[in-house]
Amino acid sequence: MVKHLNAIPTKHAKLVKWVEEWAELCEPNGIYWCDGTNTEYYALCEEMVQSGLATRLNSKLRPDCVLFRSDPSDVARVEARTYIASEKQEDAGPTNNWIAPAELKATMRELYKGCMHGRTMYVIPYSMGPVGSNIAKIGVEITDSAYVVINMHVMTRVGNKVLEVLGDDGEFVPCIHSVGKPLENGESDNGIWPCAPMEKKYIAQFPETREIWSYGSGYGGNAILGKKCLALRIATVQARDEGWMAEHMLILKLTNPEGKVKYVTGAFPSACGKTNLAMLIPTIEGWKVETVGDDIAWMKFGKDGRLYAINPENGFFGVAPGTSMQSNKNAMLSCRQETIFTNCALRENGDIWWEGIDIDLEPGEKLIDWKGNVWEAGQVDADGKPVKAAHPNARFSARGRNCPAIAPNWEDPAGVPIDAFLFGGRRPSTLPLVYQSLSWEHGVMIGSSVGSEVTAAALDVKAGTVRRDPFAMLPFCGYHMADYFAHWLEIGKVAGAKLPKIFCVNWFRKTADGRWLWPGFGDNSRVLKWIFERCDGEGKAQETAIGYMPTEDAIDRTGLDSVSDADMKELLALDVEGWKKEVASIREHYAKFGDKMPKELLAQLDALEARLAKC
Ligand code: SAT
Ligand code: MN
Repeated sequence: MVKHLNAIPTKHAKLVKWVEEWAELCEPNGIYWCDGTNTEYYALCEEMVQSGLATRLNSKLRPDCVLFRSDPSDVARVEARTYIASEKQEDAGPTNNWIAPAELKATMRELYKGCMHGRTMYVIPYSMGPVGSNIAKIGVEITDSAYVVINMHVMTRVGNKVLEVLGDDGEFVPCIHSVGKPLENGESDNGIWPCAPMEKKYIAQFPETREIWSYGSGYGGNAILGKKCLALRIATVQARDEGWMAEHMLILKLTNPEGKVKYVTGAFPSACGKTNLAMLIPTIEGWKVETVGDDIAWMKFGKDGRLYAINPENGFFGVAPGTSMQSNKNAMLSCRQETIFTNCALRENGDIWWEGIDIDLEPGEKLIDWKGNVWEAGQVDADGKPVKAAHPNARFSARGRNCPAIAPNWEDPAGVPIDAFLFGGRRPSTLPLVYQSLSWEHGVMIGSSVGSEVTAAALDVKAGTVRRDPFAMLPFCGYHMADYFAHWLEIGKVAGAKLPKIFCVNWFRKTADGRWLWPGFGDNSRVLKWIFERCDGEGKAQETAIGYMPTEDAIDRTGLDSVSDADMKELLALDVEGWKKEVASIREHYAKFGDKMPKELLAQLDALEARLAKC
């Protein structure tokens, strides 16, 4: 029997048995039950600082902040090693990796055998969503990484309050995590956490039994299992079965100068400024944006037929590079204190630094880069390529409560009633700045065909190709994507539903010679204003083949000199030829889902094509 290092804080027999069985397999030194207190958080930070795994930052410049560096191979989610292990492959669908659950469990059990030698096994009871909210769900993560424990403290709600809600026999999602077997020569002594080689990493979701097994990575969504694994992959399956929605969406609160409030959620593929939009500072007089969440929304119908959303998370796991006081002041202030930094660079003064932080270094200043090497501005590698001080996917894990823009009611267990859904991607051409769907079904078609244009440099594809990322859920849907489309259509048929209006936005339009047509950032509030008005049945619009578009004078440009009348015309023009190509491209995208593709969406696409033919 593996010993418990502290008192077992629960009488939940099934939970205790499950923990002890995994301890038998993983063979840690002992089992420690996390209580979620600050004392625990800081003790673990201190332990990791002492062992050399973490660096404490300057307590004046970054109070209560620590910096971690990962193995250079363990820097992001690993989609190629992520599995939806449903009983039938068909249920995982064409967009997910699949291995039969029995086979995958046998493989992984071998890996877990003795994998925690010399380590503590932490048990983390956590709630996704305000503790006790009827929209929230409970998970319990077992991990051998103290870095994961402190990240779970920031990103979820951890501890005894959760066990109280769970009671003696409540339902929880069991989540197993290990960074992988210790190396032959013992634990890492070079200040990075251990991990397994790529071919031994597995991020596995078992949708039927609602389990998560993760092995071999200590990074982000691979290891902080409440986030993408539970709150999206497992939750999408629960939501389908229980009639609610688990979405990869930000949630923002929009208040007009008269004090009237609307709540908006939005799904965007990565690198489209989702966190920036969630924390936007409006450039129009009297308008206010407050943050409810920046990544995930869980929504259930209220008695009034409206969809109420909670943010299942407790913090922000934000991409650091590119974040500055200029691009996202609220994010910068959120990570001023009590923040965990990963793979950022370290300054001589004990502060962090990254590309695009907009803070000048001292002349000749030497940093420690994310690999632990000395770094200087202008440094190039053997091939003459610039060396980055921070990894491009370097992160800050910041507490929601430290965000100056956090909405006072962001933790309301009842959630907030949603007025509008936004979908968007990076589309330099064709898609206008904003348009509104003609109906729910038409809006579902828009969501199902979300995409971003990729550059030839980024991926092994032709420049100008659109990478489709339906509902920004491609790596996060726990079942067949076409069945998920069908679930969206089902939501539209719920009796008495008062559904949000659906909009498509595109901040990324360029002219033919490559100039940005729209300034983005705070000026996106101008588009939010039109959306707000449309939700009230106001806002000037015209019905076009693709949906309701703002008239050329409908978007408030007060004080915005950089967008001329001609630019506005271009931003809101209907590019019929471009749209005909778009229809063909969506048709190809839909073909990948075969027979499961809902007929209603194909009919929506046909109808769009027919409308365009008449233009
Ligand atoms: O690593 S996470 O999955 O948490 C963040 C992301 O890649 O979107
Ligand atoms: Mn995300």
